[in-house]
Amino acid sequence: GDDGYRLWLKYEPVTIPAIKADYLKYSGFIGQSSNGETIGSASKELQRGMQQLLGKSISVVSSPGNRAGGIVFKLKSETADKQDHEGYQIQLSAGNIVISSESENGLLYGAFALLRRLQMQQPLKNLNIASRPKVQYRMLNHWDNVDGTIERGYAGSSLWKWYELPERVDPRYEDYARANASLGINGTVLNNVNASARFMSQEYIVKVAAIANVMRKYGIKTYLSVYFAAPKTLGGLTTSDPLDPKVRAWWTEKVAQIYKEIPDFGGFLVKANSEGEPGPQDYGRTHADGANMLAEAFKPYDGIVIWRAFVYKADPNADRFKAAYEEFVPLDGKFDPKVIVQVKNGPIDFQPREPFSPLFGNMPKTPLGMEFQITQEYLGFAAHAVYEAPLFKECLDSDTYVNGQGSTVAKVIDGSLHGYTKTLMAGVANTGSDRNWTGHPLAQANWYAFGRLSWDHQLSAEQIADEWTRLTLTRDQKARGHVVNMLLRSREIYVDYNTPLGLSRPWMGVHFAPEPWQSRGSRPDWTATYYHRADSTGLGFDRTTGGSNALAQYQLQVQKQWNNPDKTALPYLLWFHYVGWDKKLSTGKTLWGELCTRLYAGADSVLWMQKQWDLAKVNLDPEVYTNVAQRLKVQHREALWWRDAWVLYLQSFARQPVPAEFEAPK
Ligand code: GCW
Repeated sequence: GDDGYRLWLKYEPVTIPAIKADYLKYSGFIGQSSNGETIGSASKELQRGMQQLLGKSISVVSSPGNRAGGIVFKLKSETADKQDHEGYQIQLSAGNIVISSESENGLLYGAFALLRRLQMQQPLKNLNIASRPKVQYRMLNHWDNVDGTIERGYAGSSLWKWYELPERVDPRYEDYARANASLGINGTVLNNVNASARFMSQEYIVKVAAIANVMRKYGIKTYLSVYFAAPKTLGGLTTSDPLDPKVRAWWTEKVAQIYKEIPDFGGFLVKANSEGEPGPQDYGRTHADGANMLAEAFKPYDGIVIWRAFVYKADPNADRFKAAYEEFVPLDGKFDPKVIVQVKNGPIDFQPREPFSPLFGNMPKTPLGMEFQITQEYLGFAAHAVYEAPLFKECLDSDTYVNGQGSTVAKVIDGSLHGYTKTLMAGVANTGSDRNWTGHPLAQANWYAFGRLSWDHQLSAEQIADEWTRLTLTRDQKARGHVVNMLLRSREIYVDYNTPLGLSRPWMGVHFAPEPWQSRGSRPDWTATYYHRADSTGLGFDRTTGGSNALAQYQLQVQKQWNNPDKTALPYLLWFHYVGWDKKLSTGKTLWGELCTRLYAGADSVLWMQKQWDLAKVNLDPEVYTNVAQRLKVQHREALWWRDAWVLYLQSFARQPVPAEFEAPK
């Protein structure tokens, strides 16, 4: 095997003779009548794909004329509808497969869509596909540092080899770009939001430019995270106050310097006044003041400013859940049109299950982008198999009720609810230098799912899982069924043994081990009980009017859904309610009994996952089979560890025995 290097772009030979014969009818030539870099990549990808799928090399012709029997690219003239711009159509016409679009990016996406179809050995009869992205900025965020480490990265070190750049350009950058383009991803932020000012130096700008030259060929714009205090630390100014003219001039020059090297530079991503990072509030200014200053520097260019809303105070009496809303909602309408505010899913921090952020729906005048975390910071690193599409979908499909029923989070971020002129979905990347890119082979599915959903949030988690499994693991229908089944249930299983019933956990150090009893101590809100509020009578965070009243940040209909502990759906129960240990839940069990049931069932279900994987074994690449089978063993060991840690720890508050049907931890 290739150890997973080729991801979902394996292009394994077509095995069904009738299908192969059908495909061969269109293998005469590739018609590429215009000459851009990106359309060139599209042709190259088709050549590569057809060569591997059909064993036939195909030449690219610049003037196909009336020839039939090939694949023809057709660049159409632009219409006013911006959303059409990157869309594509694929049709059979005059004996050719015609891929048409208003842009080169669209042609590239069309080529990948066609190849996806061919890889899945689907018939070409009545081929007629039209697709366009629902979101305009579809991006990966890398939390990669200058020294090659990755914050919350579990697949080796950074892909970006800063010490070799700009002279040496690792060929892997191109494979990275191909993989992203195949999903429709059109932007990448290369460095960590906990940003080093070094990226603003000329030395690094030219390194970044060398990567941007590769990305450009695949329709991907390159962005950088910025350190807000760079005017001081790098520029030698006495302040980084966003209203100071010298500071503004510094950023304007800096942005101009970047565009000299990278003419299609994408823009900046900013984490400010968050977890100790500097920001405009250091000077008594607002997030809007900071963002607008940067936006001004981008005025002459296409670039944008993406400002993160991940903020919370070190206050033991505050509810971190409410912080982003409190700081950002009053600023609605105050941001420059070049700014997008990027909101994390969810209100606390990428937990295995959180309610949607109450910012969605409450900033109608400010484009809000979605920030998902693909890398498995809280989902078992590279040891646990957790397919994330159900998690992403759960958030996107949540109803904010802001303009009545059906006002989903998806409609906020695709712009349709408030008429946003800019729309964005970002995913914190799970890629690294590991041969298979993501460490856990099944984590590739999360990169894939994020990309597909950033293009079309209406795709279902199941459809994406099936597609990915076909392209990556096996074409066999039965084996696929087992794998897809396992993927689809994996997130719920993880939640069950990790944070059942809306339980929130504190996180120490590397955010991995189950240490609910530990406190980090460096901040008053980073303590053991701050998040889950366990004591001798009960467990859970009261966010109703009797408690922090975070629920008031949502629409009435949402409040109704969650403000009564008897009616709150169990997965969200402890997010909103402090519940007595002996309280009877809708399942007929007490809180304590139900917690035990979920923790035990969750851990046991990892054995079920192992079984599903084994049932697919004969149809899997032996290396990939073994890799995953071994990781599933680790996962089971650690699931037991989570289960036992929670049971023993919570038992010290609940003072009840483990129900007889379960074996008590030793
Ligand atoms: O949850 C925290 C992570 C940090 C991360 C931060 C953020 C990049 O543990 O590693 O910093 O979120 O999103 O800014």
